[in-house]
Amino acid sequence: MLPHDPPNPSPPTTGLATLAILVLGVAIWMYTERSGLSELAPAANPVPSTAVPRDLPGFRPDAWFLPDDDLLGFTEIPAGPFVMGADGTTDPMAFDNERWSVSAAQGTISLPAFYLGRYEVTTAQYAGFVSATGFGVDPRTLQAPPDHPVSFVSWPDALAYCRWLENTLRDSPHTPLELQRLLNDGWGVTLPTEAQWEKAARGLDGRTYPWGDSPSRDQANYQGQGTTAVGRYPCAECPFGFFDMSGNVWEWTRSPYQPYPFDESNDREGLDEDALWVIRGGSFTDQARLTRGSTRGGADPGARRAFIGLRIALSRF
Ligand SMILES: [Ca+2]
Ligand SMILES: [Ca+2]
Repeated sequence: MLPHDPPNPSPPTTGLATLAILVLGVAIWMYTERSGLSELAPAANPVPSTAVPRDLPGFRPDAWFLPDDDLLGFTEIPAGPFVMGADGTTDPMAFDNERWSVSAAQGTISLPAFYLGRYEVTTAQYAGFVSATGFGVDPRTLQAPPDHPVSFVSWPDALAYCRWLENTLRDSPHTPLELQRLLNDGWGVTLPTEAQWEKAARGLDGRTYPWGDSPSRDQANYQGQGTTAVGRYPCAECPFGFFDMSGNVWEWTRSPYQPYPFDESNDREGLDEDALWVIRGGSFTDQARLTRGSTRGGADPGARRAFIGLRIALSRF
């Protein structure tokens, strides 16, 4: 077991720890977070003035610093099938937990249409939430620059942001009409399932990384020293035009960490206080292997880490 994170965890240490989760399939050390810093955080922290900037190019200050486009960054993934999972016969870097079943290396599943945020949720976006609600965060949560991904957010912290943003978008005159229509039509803001996440990252052709089958430090932030701005790595070859699906920060999903084959119908079964939740995509501190589109991490819901953030989805329930 590792102790609580030091204030500035060194990349090699956190990288190895993340690898351990994946190899073992359990995140024993993350259980230590339950009595850790997150529970000592005060109920309401002052929001650093740098976290809510006056202006941020490409983002809308009048719309909670969401991206300045028609749907405030929500990007549609059309309904239909995709290839999920991997094993050593298709990808020598695959971990055991990515194999679909005893008889099949990969599975093909069909998802209804959904929307996913073009970027990871930024510090500026999360600061808007904290500023509006007084939500208690870790002292380190809002310290990154405003256009970097927010980190040091637990799974409940991530869901609290989703709930707040959905309610805020419903009530605001600044919400684009098309987005307002979707919200009135039964869509809601949430975390993606791990299947939604993987479809968005790999597209429809089962590629290993969002841009193809080989790692590329020109297209993702990994093996690095810290987070980078969410618009830093454009990827014309990536399906659907997402940024940082590979690297920068791991992203919480709303899927419990369960063995494949992926099945949403049993997601509420076997949940206890030791249940882990799937995180995806690897981080700035990891090796390429952990930033593959099919790599599955598991984290304690209470974990607030330098290398875990979130991306929001719009899903129909
Ligand atoms: Ca990411
Ligand atoms: Ca399941």
